[in-house]
Amino acid sequence: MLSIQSTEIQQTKVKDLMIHAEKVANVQSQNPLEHALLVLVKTGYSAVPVLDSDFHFEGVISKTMIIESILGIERIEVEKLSNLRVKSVMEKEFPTLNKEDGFMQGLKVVVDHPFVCVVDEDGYFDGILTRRAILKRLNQYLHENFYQNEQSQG
Ligand code: 4BW
Repeated sequence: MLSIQSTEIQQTKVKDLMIHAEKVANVQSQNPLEHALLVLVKTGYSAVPVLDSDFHFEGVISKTMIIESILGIERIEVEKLSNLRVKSVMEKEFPTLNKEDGFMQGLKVVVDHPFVCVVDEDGYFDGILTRRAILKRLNQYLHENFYQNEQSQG
């Protein structure tokens, strides 16, 4: 039977898998929506973290949130893009991790979220843990510890 008890995967920490802050596209909460939409379209990401001017994590903004916020009854109110700020549209209730958290904590949160922000004790943004990084590590673990055993038995 496959057991994930006391294995090296349990010793893997969020800090071993995360994308560091300097490589993560982000926007500031005071930016106009127009800027956030430009960042999302240019980078190709569906959603990115929102930070304050001191690099504290504040929330997440997505293309869908932006489009919904400018939907009028009969038309898309494009002029709102320059009037509204990211802060008024972003999702604030978003789980976070600490870089010392373990693999299993990361696995649990990426079931419901494509990425999770990693913050320190003071709320400073350290980076993100993506679903891709978790799945890649899990895939490596399964191949090293499960499929190889199956092949040698068969
Ligand atoms: O530009 C890209 N490069 C690569 N190598 N893969 C990409 C890129 N854009 C999308 N992808 C792939 C990844 O597998 O599509 C998946 C979904 O992207 P998303 O959500 O809907 O834009 C990606 O899956 P993932 O790597 O597990 O990333 C999950 C989510 O994390 C992304 C995006 O919202 C966020 N993200 C990932 N890398 C980021 C980032 N946000 C800001 N900066 C980054 N560097």
